[in-house]
Amino acid sequence: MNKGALALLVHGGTENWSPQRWKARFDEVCPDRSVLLLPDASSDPAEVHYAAVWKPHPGELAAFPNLRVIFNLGAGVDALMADRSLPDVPLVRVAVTDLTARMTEYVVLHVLMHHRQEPYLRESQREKRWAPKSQWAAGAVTVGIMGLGTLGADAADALRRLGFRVVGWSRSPKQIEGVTCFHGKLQLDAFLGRINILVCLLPLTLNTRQILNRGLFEKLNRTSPLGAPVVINAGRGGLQNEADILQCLDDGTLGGASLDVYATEPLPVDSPFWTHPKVVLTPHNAADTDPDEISKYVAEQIRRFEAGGALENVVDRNRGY
Ligand code: NDP
Ligand code: OXD
Repeated sequence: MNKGALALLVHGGTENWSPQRWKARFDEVCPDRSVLLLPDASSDPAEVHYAAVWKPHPGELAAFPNLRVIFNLGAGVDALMADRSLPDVPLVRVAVTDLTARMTEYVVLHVLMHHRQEPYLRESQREKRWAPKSQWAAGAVTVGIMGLGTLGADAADALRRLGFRVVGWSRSPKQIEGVTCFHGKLQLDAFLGRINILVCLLPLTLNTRQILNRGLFEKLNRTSPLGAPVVINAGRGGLQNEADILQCLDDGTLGGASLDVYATEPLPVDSPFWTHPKVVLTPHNAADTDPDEISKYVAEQIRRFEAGGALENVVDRNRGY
């Protein structure tokens, strides 16, 4: 039987998104199927049944008349949802232990960095200054997680086990052991009023765009030993109002920020974030999608789908995530 081809459209532009690396992995896990690295002038679009993609150009997927499933090679599908010509076939996103563990590492690292006053201590080291400030316990700090999905729920659990007070916010009600959960717009202010370190792990949708703005930052709690609250965003750049973040850092509304994602990526060289003393910056690598893990995840989903089973982690297009 002629198996439909798998088309790979990978436009990440960084080492992790090397198209050849992804192609080599998919060739290994799909030995009986042709894996087409697009654009490939010699391929017939009608042969393509599956597409595995990262940031495909709008319109690219509409070229395949016999497409059955789109696999997004990351967790966030905002780039795909913005494509008005996206074929009406199931869209599967990544939700796997490997990616979740990587994100939890990032969140724990950055919460601890602010909690343990690392920016101050590194500055002291550079200046050869022996000037310890008193250090409070984790239990004196409330961490708030926006987004209690695959990633947020795991990070919340890890932080709770480190002794932080943890609160979370989602669209629908949740119950997570040891985490005080809030949901919906009506409970947003009550959630914010408790938080000393805010971690954003929301998807970017019409409802969450620029949710991290001055109005929200002003509602955070300022009574912990940290003083001014801190924001950590590893969701998407479109979730944040960047001018507001800079102004709030400068006027003391915020005490610090860890940012992994930006409105424009790569972050332009003239962005003030690069040199801001209160910003800890990473280049959208909080949680990389691992080609070994994810090619296997996609191949297994195709195998199950072709055997008549259900696909996992299918995006709800009405919700946008
Ligand atoms: P999930 O879909 O599992 O979880 C999303 C969470 O956000 C859910 O709890 C959902 O609520 C909540 N949510 C969505 N919309 C709203 C809203 N309007 N109000 C309140 N809560 C809302 O996603 P993941 O946890 O897997 O991933 C989250 C995001 O992290 C991705 O979309 C992606 O953008 C980003 N990401 C970033 C990476 C990086 O390297 N920087 C790597 C991987 C992901 P409910 O549970 O009620 O549906
Ligand atoms: C993702 C990402 O969404 O890496 O998986 O940003």
